[in-house]
Amino acid sequence: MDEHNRPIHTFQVCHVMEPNQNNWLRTNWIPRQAAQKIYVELRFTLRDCNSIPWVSGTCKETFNLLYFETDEPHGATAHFHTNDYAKIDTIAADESFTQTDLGDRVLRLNTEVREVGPIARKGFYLAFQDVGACIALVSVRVYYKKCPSTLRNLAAFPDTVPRVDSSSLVEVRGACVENAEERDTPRLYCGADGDWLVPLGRCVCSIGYEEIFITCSVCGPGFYKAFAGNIKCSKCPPHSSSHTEGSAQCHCEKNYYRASKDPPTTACTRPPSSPRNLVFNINETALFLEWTPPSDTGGRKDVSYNVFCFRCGADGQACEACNSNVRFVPKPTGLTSTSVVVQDFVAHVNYTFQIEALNGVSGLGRSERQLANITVSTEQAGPSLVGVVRKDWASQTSIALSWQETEQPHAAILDYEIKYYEKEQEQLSYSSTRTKSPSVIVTGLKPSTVYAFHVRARTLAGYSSYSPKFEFTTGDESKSFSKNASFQYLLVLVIVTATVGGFSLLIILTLFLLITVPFPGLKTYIDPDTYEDPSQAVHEFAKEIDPSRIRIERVIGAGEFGEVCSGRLRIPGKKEIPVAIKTLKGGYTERQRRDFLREASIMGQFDNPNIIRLEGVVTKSRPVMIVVEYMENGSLDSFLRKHDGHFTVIQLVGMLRGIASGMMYLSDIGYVHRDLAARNILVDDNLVCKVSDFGLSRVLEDDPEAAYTTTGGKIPIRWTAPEAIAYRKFSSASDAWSYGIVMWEVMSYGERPYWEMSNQDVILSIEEGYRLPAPMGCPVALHQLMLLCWQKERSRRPQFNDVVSFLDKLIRNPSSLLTLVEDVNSFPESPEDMPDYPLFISIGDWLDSIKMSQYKNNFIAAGYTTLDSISTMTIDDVRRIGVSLIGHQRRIVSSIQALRLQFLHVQQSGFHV
Ligand code: ACK
Repeated sequence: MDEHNRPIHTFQVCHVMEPNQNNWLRTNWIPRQAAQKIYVELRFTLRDCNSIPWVSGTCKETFNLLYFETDEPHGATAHFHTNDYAKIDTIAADESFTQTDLGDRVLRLNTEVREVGPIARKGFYLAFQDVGACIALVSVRVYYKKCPSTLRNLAAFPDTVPRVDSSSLVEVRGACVENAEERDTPRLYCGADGDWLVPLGRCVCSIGYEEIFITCSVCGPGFYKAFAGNIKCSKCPPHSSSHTEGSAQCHCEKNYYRASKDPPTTACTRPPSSPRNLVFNINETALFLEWTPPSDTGGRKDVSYNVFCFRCGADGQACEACNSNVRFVPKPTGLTSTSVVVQDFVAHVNYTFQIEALNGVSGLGRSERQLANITVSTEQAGPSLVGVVRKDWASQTSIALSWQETEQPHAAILDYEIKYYEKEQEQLSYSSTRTKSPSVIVTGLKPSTVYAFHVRARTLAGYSSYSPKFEFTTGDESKSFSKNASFQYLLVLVIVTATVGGFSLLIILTLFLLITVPFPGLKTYIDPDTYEDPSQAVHEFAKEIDPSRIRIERVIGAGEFGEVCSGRLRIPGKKEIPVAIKTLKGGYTERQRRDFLREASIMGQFDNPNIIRLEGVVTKSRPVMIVVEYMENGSLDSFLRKHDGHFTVIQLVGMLRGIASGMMYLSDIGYVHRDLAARNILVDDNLVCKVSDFGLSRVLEDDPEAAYTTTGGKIPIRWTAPEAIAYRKFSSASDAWSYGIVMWEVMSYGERPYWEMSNQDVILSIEEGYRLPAPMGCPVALHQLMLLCWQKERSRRPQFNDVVSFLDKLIRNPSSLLTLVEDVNSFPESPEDMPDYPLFISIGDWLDSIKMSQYKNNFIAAGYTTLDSISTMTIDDVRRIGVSLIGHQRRIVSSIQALRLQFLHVQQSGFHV
């Protein structure tokens, strides 16, 4: 009975009472099949000998398992030779049963498994030898292990029997499933326990098939798969279809094509439509043809153009192909741009040009040629009066352009028209603007966008032809300002804000000027005082000139140390040059000589077109001389006074630019001037301004403007920054303050800064926030630059390189100088906006302060009784109330502007006046 109490068949033996038992049981012949190693599982019960009385010598508790390999069965009747059998193992029971178990009907079943192998013959027998135990053999299971057939990576692997040696694997190649192909040979390894290990390689579904589960399924109609691989079937691309299953590609619809190099995955395309908007521009030497791309590119990006040229009769008929003299730049065929320049055409002839649009599928099928035609008479050739158009700067929404007129002496240009459009829009629509000067700022543009510009000039004879197209891009919103860009932006602000008259500009200007970085100096200035022997410094930096080469012609002025003369210098191998000669008068002390030559030691280190050039010194004979380049117009302050009102704003800005450039050079090499003033600038006959008068402390001793300060130094108060006056903190930033004063001197044609105010009053009013007002006729942009130079906080003043680039932009955009301070009317909106500010309590105080007290009655008689009431007065109003002297009119109007600007300055600097 089994454990469930069901009857079972067993083989039993229980001869435990008799000695020397040798009982055999043998299986039938078992075919080996693919097995190399077999497993035998035995289930049996065994009686505990101790539980049987009187069997102690004869009872056993084990039996033997044996096998015998043969290639064929021996037949049922064949003799059974126990010697043929090899022992596999002695089998003992883990569980043996007793009488009690029997009584209790408990089945103590044992299961034992033994491996046998390698087995080579075709089959084998198993045998069981009993030597005196009480056993019941319940079942015998004989089996072998294999790796079962499987599908992996779209490859099929067959049943595989492992090696007998359990440490080596069987490598098995897989076969791709139907409609799949090998990528890398698919392989698996069969392990000893019948497990598949280490999958390698794979198969992929063939063209027209895709993987679904572990098979390759065909692509349906309307789908295709062009490549074998792990990809899905795709829908047919536009203008193509597939009608059958398993398509490798989709076929183009009627009138659509694929070029030979188009991959089968691309959409089918068609030839383009004709080019559009074909226009021409002609001048004496060049015919400029331009068009816009076809409205239908056929779905392709490889549109190109061919140009055909025909020379036609007067009626536009009887055309024949142009001869080879006519040239096309860059080429007549295969153009990828939408323009071409035609050259070497014949004058007074009608030409017809055809522009053909082509793409990669033109010429496939029977499509018609797509042409645009234009007829041009070379009679129309008018000169283009505009040369290369340059971009001066760009902001996010504006681009400033300038160009040069081409040489056309007989064509006086009235104005220019600028046509522009977004390049992407390709002339679908365009805007235009006009300007009288050869520069323009185009506003209202989109950021980071490419625009195309054409410029043409208008003369009395009508319009010239347009310039060729010039493409420029507006600024990028995301980019932070570069140093240069900040100035460009600042310039836009100057222009835009000056136009609308906003005072907030000054604050913005200030912010941008804060973004300044010093230029690395190329060479460094060496203070001659650091030489033990000052004459050594002179000889290091200044050439000794033989006095026989100097010819003194005239005395032109008197210096601290002696006369200043003009004359000529002969340099061997060069032509004579005009020079100024500073002399040291006789009877000098050694200290005077040293101080005199000190200037040469300094000047000799400089090499810049805006710094007075030292030609050399005469030290070895008397008189001692310093020879410098001659400046025809002498010092700037007297020169301007002599030519009051004679120059254009641009000329004045040009002078300021020169001075700033010289100062930039000095600050770059680390030289602080300390006495920058118009009287120390010299002017040549081309209005080039050069910085002169070097020598540090000596300069100040020498300068009649220099006054003693409380700290004991001698300082030109009106030109000097407050920190230099207060504690002798001289720096390039204090030079920048002085430069602002020079700007004011220049723009007022040599007016004395702060007029007749005493030095003490100047110091106090500066401390209280007062700044010089803009001189009459001064552009807003320049006065604002002055105010920036006069910032109390010296680190906030512009550096000279900033000033130079700012002035350069103004020069390039003269329209930015058109807004004058007197045009800007931006008084605070309401009295509450005014801080407890006015500098003057009454009209009388104010007129006293500007030394115009004599006009008090004129103001009062005309009804101007409060400071508020004068704020909007113009020069005409001032004239009308009886101020007839021009100089007085100017002073009064300047001061009124100052009142307005002071308000702004107070707000901006936080000064409390
Ligand atoms: O105002 P000015 O004519 O210009 O008078 C003074 C005078 O000499 C005394 O300094 C003139 N001066 C100085 N250096 C030069 C120079 N390099 N070229 C021409 N004039 C000069 C200055």
